[in-house]
Amino acid sequence: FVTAIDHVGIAVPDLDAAIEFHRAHFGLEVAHEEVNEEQGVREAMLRAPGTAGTETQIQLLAPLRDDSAIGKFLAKSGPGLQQLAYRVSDVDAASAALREQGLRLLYEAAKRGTSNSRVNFIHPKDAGGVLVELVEPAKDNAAH
Ligand code: CMX
Repeated sequence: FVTAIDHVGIAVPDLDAAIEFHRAHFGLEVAHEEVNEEQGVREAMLRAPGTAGTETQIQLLAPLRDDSAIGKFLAKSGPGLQQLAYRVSDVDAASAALREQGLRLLYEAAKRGTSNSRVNFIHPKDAGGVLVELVEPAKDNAAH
């Protein structure tokens, strides 16, 4: 049911500084920026130039609060890779199938992710130490 690697998420203390780092050293450009209050993040999606619509993105995640998932991650592990996100066509079906296989999903029901996508997460302890996000893109935003 995985249709693509949607993005890889990196926890950063300062979003603007991280965007500038990725622009200056790797030439990545900002495809999208938003604040997600529920997740406690200010975030940016980056892509390589000329890849719009087909690319796997890099998600930079900065905390709005110390007690958010990213705030806690930074306090415990410091800046670095925080999540791997798989694109799926139906997050409810994917979550149900994985639950059936004995994996712990973090949310009972999918929550709102980037660009009005619907998301759920597999607990890192059930996925080889990797926080795996499942992303069902919004219907009007099929590429992401
Ligand atoms: N990757 C790998 N392992 C992780 C992890 C991560 N991102 N976050 C926590 N862990 C590990 C911890 O190191 C800990 O391991 P040990 O027990 O061996 O020390 C274990 O998982 C449990 O961690 P914890 O500190 O008890 O739990 P937290 O309170 O830190 O919560 C988690 C962890 C995954 C439940 C929480 O980060 C969460 O709910 N994440 C989902 C939401 C999220 O990440 N939102 C931000 C992104 C928003 C977006 O993508 O749009």
